[in-house]
Amino acid sequence: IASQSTSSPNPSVSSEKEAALAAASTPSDSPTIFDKIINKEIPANVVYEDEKVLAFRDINPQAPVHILIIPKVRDGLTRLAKAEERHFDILGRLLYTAKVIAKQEGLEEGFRIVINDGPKGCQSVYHIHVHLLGDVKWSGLLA
Ligand code: TR5
Repeated sequence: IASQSTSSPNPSVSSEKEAALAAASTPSDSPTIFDKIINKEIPANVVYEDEKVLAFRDINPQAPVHILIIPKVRDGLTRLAKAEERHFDILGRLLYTAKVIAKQEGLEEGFRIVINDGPKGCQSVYHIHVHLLGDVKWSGLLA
């Protein structure tokens, strides 16, 4: 973790993360920053793209490899708690893509997958995404 807030109620959460969580305390259906990345309106370090899925490096990495894997069409999946049967395919694709990218990144010895859900699950961007973390040093359940 790059920086820690001494006044943090949760010392395992970085100050950048706290700020993001404070800014996103209300789950919403509004477009997110990820739409701008999908539409190439703002740049991202893209590591994988196909017709359904986009993956790019996290701007505030919590591990030497930290990649976000997102559906190009959100289709109501602001968060995992909104998943319905119609999302079976995309949810499977997100996980399968994580495995493909892990191989691409040379993470033969293993990796971590994280999905944050909702205000009490540390979610800050309401467009479902899978965190792929590689070369992780154990720091609790969430960096
Ligand atoms: O907190 P959750 O689980 O919702 O994860 C959201 C992730 O998006 C965080 O790990 C952020 O660091 C990451 N993030 C936020 C922005 C951003 C990004 N990753 C890449 N590029 C980004 N841009 C350009 N802008 C952001 N606001």
